[in-house]
Amino acid sequence: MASSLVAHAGLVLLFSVASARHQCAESPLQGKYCPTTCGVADYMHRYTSNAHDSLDYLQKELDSIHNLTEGAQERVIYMKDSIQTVQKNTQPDVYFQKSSNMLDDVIRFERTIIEQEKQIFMHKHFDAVAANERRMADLKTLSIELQNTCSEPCKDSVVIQPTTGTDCQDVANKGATVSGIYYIKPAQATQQFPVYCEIDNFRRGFTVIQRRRDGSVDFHKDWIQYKEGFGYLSPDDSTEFWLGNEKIHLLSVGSSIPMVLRIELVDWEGNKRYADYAMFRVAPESDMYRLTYGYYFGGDAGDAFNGFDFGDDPSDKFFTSHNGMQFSTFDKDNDKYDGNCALQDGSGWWMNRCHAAHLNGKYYQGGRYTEKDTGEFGYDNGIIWVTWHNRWYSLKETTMKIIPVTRIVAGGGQEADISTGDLQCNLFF
Ligand SMILES: [Ca+2]
Repeated sequence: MASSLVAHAGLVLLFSVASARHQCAESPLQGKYCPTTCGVADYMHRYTSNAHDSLDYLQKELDSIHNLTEGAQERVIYMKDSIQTVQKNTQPDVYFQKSSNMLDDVIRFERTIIEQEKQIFMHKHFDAVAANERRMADLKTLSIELQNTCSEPCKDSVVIQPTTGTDCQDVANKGATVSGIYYIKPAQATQQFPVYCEIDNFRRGFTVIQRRRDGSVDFHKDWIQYKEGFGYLSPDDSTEFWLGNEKIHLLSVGSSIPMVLRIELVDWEGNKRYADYAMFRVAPESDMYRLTYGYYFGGDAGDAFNGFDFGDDPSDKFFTSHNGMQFSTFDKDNDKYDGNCALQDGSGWWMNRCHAAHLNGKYYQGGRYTEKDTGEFGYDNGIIWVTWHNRWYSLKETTMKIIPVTRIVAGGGQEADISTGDLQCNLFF
């Protein structure tokens, strides 16, 4: 540092000498701010004396710092020597030695433990390898058994009918004459799916969307299950199911021809009734599979979808109607009630506050039930159609099925048979 400052001072001196020998004139082009060598020399000359004073001061400061540094170095050397002397002269402390020994013991034990852990790990590892090998052998055996089984001819007894269409009426129109399981693909569906088609003697093809018959399937399901469908399809119509809200939606909007929902009911005495609803539609999931229909199209079971005056409150009928209601499940409450109808009644349904018709209700053997039978909530939760049997009577069998309105005779036609004459044959085209 000091030497560079001295060199710099020398350079300043050189400039000052140069300035003494040259008379500098201002450039007419650059004026008094000309950055010529002469101008710089004049500047340096003007401030040389001050610079010299500053340099002298700095030099003194540097000398002082240098002296201090030397002193510090000497002190460091002295301290190192002192430490070595102290170390040489210090006798080992007894307790320190003991601690040291203990520390050595700890380290030794630690090494032993690590070694033992390694051995344990190796044992376990070998056991795991042996177990895996056994499992692999078992899997190979199973795989061979499966291969043998799969190479045998298929013994599945469920018959899927070969005809396909947009719905069961389309299937019937294409010549299908027997009821059973068919693959269909409604206009807006992305893929085909199986349904039970009920095809009668008039070549009417009903697509069945719900079936209750013996209580073998629990209808207490959540939103996703009602959306996707649950239960079992069978070629002989012997099982219970909910086809699924998404498929029901697709079926209800798939055709330009309005659909009719036919509801068929059987009580525990073997009596049968039905109800038809024209222009049946189920909205998409974005509208919570809302139920709408145009009007009660006929039947002998009564119009329970229109609500019922139970006599509890003047608003009973209004708050138990179903047209325009969104679908609710216990985990998705879209009803018109402060509480949760689907949770209380253990089903998925187009709940209002709450219902006059309730075909996905709890299955009660024998039909008649009371508040005490309902469990936690005490509300009527059976399979109900109140315009036929009261709410404490749970029906034995139900069917919900849809068909294009053009295939239904106005005012009924459930008992119609092809053998009854040409008139009816002409009505079904
Ligand atoms: Ca609610």
